[in-house]
Order: sequence, then structure tokens, then C-alpha cells
Amino acid sequence: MAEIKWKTVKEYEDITYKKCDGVARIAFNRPEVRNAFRPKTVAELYEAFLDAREDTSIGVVLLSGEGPSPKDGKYAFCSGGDQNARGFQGYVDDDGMPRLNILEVQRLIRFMPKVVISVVPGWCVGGGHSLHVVCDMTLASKEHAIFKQTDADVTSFDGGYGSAYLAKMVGQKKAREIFFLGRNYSAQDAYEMGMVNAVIPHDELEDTAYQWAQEVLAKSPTSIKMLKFAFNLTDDGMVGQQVFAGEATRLAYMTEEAKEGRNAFLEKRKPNFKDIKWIP
Ligand code: S0N
Repeated sequence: MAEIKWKTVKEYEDITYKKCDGVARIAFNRPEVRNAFRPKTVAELYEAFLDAREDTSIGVVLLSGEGPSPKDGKYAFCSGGDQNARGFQGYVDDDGMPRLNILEVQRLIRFMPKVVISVVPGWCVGGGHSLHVVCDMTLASKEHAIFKQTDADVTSFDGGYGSAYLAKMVGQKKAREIFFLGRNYSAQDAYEMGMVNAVIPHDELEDTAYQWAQEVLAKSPTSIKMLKFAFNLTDDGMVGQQVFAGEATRLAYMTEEAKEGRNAFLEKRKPNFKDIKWIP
């Protein structure tokens, strides 16, 4: 495969953010703490995801973790909330504000009209595990990825996508086992459970993720967007319906009858829809 020519979008402290040929790559960059996130990390993550969502040249976002750790050479996707930043009411920001802002990033991933792939090079734990669950697809390192839910060890619980949506993916019994026992699962275990799309040799993980992204990019953007929102709809209740219906409205805006409706209002006349066919 030809070398991927990533261009850095912006220098951040806690993440890296690059783009190349329709693909954005966002990665946690705190390998010395297994890529745990503090509020600053989450704020940076949110800004980068928002940029990727708004950039019309981007169709796929890869979410990963930089590494290995300079301390011991181990790899991590993300080990969840930084327990050093955790205060009484949440993860405490530089300004002293307690936050649970990772949930805002989860919603951004869930509702962005682009495909988000989690690329898991190592530990995928706690709130990091929840992030991989909420991504559209997951690719994992054969040698180094380990999936683990520690929420019940640290009195934290993702009662939304991290658990309930996980159960839709792997089944109720398995999801309860993951949370209630907090065991380690290999990439192969996670694949067999249905929460990982492919197990990839570590050295090929990044290239494979980019290749998967290019395959998605060869598809029709409107189809991919409508399919993502259709997959989401049944699990997202009225919000899922709102997001899907919003895109249906946009498609309706592109019709002749929509032009007639708008023009009639602007021209202060009654709309004339009589030439529009009632196609069965
Ligand atoms: C990841 C683990 C299993 C790795 O074990 P290993 O390889 O033995 O390494 P360690 O020696 O333990 O760690 C290396 C260094 O990294 C530090 N570190 C690791 N993880 C964290 C962390 N999360 N916070 C702070 N520091 C961390 C270690 O301390 C060590 O440092 P040194 O070298 O100085 O000793 C293992 O490390 C582990 O179990 N980590 C903790 C995992 C965890 O419990 N995470 C928190 C789980 N909860 C959340 O994430 C909640 C997130 C959230 O915000 C939320 C809020 C509301 C609703 C939902 C959520 C949600 O998303 O869940």
C-alpha cells in the first residue's frame, strides 16, 4: 500500500488530529496513562470531531490511541476517565468545573453523518470501551488489544450506549458478564462476541483502517448517511427519528414541489402542486 500522507490539522496537547484524502484520524495522546481522558482531552476530542463533521471533504473518521507508552512499551486505545482528574461531581476541568463531557463526544460520534471507526491498538477500558461501542465499526490489534470494563470497580457506570447498546451487540448475558466480572477479553474474544469487525496483525492495523475508510468513501455519501441513521433509529427513540427525518426533509427540499412551496410563499401566492405526481 502507498504511504499515507497524513497532514496535521492542529497541534493539541492531549490528542493528535490529522487528515488525508477523505479520512480524518483522531487519536488519544496520553500513552503514559494508557490514554485516559481528562476534561481537557475531551474538549480537544470534541473540537476535532466537530471539525471533521463540518468538513465536507471528510467521510470517515478513525479514532485511535497513540503509543506505545514510553514507560513500558504497552499500547492503549483508551483507559477511560482519568481517575486523577475525578472529583466529587465529575472530572474536574482546569477552571474547577466538574464534567462528564465524554457523553457529549459519544453523541457527536453517534449522530455525525459520517462513518466513525475505532482502531484499537491496545487496552480498551472503562469509558474507552464505551467509546469503541458507540463507534460504527471496530478494528483491533491481534497481539495487543484487550477489552475490559472496569466501571464497576471505580463506581462509574455508563448506563447508555456503553452498556445497553453493547447488549444489543453481544447479547444480554455477555454484556452483563463484561460489566459484572470486568474480565480481560482479547481481540479474538471480542470478534467472536460481535463487538469487533476484524482482528488485524498489529503492524497492519493503521493501514487496514485507512483501507476500510477508502472502501467506505467509494460508496454513495447519501446512502451511507441514511443507512447510519436508519441503523441508529430504532435504538435512539424520538431523537433517532428526528435525526433520520431531518435528513429525509433535506432530500424533500431538493424536489420541484419544495421549490414551488418556497417560491409561492415568497411570491405571496397559493402554491400550485397540481402537476406534481402522487407516485405510488
Ligand atoms: C487500563 C489498565 C487495565 C492497564 O493496566 P496495566 O497495563 O497494568 O497498566 P497500569 O500500571 O495500571 O497503568 C499504567 C499507568 O497508567 C495509569 N492509568 C491507567 N489508567 C488510568 C486512568 N483511567 N486514570 C488515571 N491513570 C491511569 C496508571 O495509574 C499507571 O500510572 P503510573 O505508571 O504512574 O503508576 C489499568 O490501568 C486500569 O484498570 N486503569 C483504570 C481503568 C478505569 O477504571 N477507568 C475508568 C472507568 N470509568 C470511566 O472511564 C468513566 C468515564 C466517564 O466519564 C463516564 C461518565 C458518565 C457516564 C459514562 C461514562 C463512561 O464513558 O463510562
